[in-house]
Amino acid sequence: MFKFAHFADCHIGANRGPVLEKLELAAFSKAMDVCMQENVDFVLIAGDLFHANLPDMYVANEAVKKMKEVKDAGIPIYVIYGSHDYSPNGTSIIDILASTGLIKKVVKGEDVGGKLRLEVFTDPKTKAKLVGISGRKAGLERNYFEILDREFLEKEEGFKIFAFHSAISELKPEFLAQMESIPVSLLPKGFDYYASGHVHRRTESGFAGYERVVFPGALFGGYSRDLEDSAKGEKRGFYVVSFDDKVEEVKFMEVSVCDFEYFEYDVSDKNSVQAKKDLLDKLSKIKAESKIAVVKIKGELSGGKTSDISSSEIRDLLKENGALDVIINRYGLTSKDYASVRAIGEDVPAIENRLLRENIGAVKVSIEELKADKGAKLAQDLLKVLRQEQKLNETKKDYVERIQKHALNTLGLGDEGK
Ligand SMILES: [Mn+2]
Repeated sequence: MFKFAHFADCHIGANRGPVLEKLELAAFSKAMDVCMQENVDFVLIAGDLFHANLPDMYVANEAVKKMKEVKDAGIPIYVIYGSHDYSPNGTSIIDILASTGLIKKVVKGEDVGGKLRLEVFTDPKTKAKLVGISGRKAGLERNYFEILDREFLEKEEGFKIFAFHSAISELKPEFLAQMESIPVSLLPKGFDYYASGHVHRRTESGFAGYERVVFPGALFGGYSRDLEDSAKGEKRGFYVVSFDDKVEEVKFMEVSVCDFEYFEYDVSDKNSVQAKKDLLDKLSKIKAESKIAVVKIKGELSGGKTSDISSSEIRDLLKENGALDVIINRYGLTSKDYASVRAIGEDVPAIENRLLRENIGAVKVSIEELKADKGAKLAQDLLKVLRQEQKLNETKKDYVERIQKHALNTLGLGDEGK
């Protein structure tokens, strides 16, 4: 019987600040220790090993030292890129580590008659066959899935693992409704295990033809929402899969490096002075000692400013009471009195849309196309154009011309359609 470990979304280097940075590394280190104790035959990381393609070098070095221990114990580490550690020109830390032989990328494809043919990598010891598609920014990997030669992979015999870094439409949690995803039907059928990554919440599921689709979730947490989930009880860790010619057991290995305390407070029907007093009073009674405290403040104040509820006061109080660190989520906090612009929303497009809609009334224009929803939509489209970055190998001049042309076309002032 053989065993492999399946990780995803370690996001090393995501957390700033001494406490969380240390915990994030501790989680990785502990998980790697478990792999060695369990004597797994190989480790497979389904993307976002690092939070950035060029992460902080101190943190990267610590993680590399740990991976070296694993490699020296005779356990190979296989990876695919995630959406965070992906680099279009092959200059990610993943490539550097692959060049040293510390890790091995199990993603290789070629164009065969307009289709993407993936190379099947065979682990020398277990003879397990690994195939992968890396994640890319903004769900661009979908293009790869659409041209994937599935039949070629489906015909392959033996114990097969398919690694990828994308959300599956059928499995997407509600809070990720905006996230790009792929329908399960774009995956090749009949693999013994689908080693997934990208969605930071753990799910184990299966479909006809796709028996085991497993997302380990974030190993520690790359975003405050992940830490909020952890504080609400989401377990973090990775999987150890036992197999011979079939999967024998899929076991979740919890990795816990700290305790959390979650506190949610609704300010509705109170003004800012009342809410602040009540909140601080309640927070003084929670047991935050030696824990990461996550405080969520929501609701609409009946009066006063949201800034009256000061994050720094909350942080100071909890730290005085022994909290290791404090994370405050106040996206859902508003006030009846507070008429100035608020940036509320969980992602950039939602915030943009809201800000543009709220403010468009204040702009005096005579042209119908620039008013109300139409105007807000146009402004958002224009922002999208202006946000485009210079392409690799594109000269500055070409870049400027491309953006100008694209922007004018968006405004209906270009050559297009004339
Ligand atoms: Mn991720």
